[in-house]
Amino acid sequence: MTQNSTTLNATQQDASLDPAKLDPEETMSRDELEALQLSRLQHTVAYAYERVPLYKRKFDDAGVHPSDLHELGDLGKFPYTTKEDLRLEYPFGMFAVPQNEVARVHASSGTTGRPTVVGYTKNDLANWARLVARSLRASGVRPGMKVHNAYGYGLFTGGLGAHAGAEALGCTVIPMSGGQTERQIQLIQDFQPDAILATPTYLLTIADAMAHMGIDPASTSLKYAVLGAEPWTEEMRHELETTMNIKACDIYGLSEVMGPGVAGESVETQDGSHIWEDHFRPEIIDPFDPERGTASVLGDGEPGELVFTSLTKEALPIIRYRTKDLTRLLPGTARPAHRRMGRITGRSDDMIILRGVNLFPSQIEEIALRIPELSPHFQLEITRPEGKRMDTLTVKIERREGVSPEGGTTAGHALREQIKIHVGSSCVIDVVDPGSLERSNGKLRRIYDLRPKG
Ligand code: DLL
Repeated sequence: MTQNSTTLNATQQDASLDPAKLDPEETMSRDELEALQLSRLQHTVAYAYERVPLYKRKFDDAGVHPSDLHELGDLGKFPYTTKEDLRLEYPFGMFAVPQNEVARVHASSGTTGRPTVVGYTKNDLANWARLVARSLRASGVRPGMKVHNAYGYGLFTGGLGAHAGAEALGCTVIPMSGGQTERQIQLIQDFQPDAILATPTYLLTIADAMAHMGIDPASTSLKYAVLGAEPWTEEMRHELETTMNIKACDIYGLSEVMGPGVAGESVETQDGSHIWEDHFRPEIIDPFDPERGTASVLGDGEPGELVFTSLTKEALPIIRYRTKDLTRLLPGTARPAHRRMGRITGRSDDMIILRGVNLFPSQIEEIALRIPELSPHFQLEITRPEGKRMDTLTVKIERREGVSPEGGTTAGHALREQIKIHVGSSCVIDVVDPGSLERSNGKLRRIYDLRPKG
């Protein structure tokens, strides 16, 4: 008979807190880390310039040369890379190695036009797995645990990226992928996993479906969840942790920079994801005035757009990639040398501008979840009523199970009021029946822009 999982976890939890068990880069001093960053950055910038025509062209146009990079701050002199660059070079124009050295490609579906394609050498895949393993371990997952992976497998980096990381950590991986929620629940019941990897809204779908099947979501074997791929709030963390009796941590990443595991959160502190700065150099820039060279780079703590430069990637080195994710850099805590990122408030392209006021879906999530009668299931519709010049925002939100329609209406008034106070916008609230809005299967679409095009 093998040890039961509870005994195993307790022993391994202690072992894993031992700094000797962490990657040496996790426990470096900030000075050591910055020295490593500088040498890797100098290498990457020269490597990209020599091997990728787009970088040579862009650097030449901007009048900068890799030899101009003497200190980390010099990075601000180099031009940005955008999703548009990747699209124009579709499919493989930004690869820095010959095709026979590319071990795998992934692609993002892309809501408009061509997808963006990314590639990995064998070394890139090994580094990626190591960083996902590092992130999972920070979030409480331990070697020997059973891990249910509900990120979608395929071209999306979530499924295979999380899979390889969990394997590298020494876990037993259950490669479930997204969807087929009842089957997921069946396997959670039968296989008794310790941890689940999913988007926060998909975990919510699972919890909801469990309740409908008469299973108490707090009664499963799950103890840890590592959630990412979409913005989520502290209120959502609380919701998931209490309904499922788990510890939920954040994992961040994007395909252009690597995939999941660019940053990961520590279960001991639960205070935002640590960016793994031995592999990525982050900057925060002013998204509204990005072209002022080093002057548009903002200081730690200031909110702006997150920009990444890869430090070790071979197949697709990426220089100053504009993520469109809005957040800020915070000092390291559980891994002192690695700065944390604040929660992503939203993507600059998901920002709703309503009569001059900027609004993100995460703000609605935060406010709605503080009203006990309202559920986390909501969507936002933007319309322009005929003959009007002003847009209308309608928040469709489900009342919780057991709340009467009248109770829902009262809660809807409270939501309207709170949005007005905290965001400064007037909107229409439509409180709908439990179970009537579409459920997430992965990344949930929150915004429906129903305004006439053109
Ligand atoms: O979503 C990679 C990933 C997979 C991360 C699984 C975490 C877990 P993309 O499909 O390229 O890659 O989408 C990247 O998703 O720019 C953010 O806008 C958003 N995003 C990813 N993680 C988080 C997070 C994957 N933890 C885009 N919080 C990013 C908020 C996130 N937003």
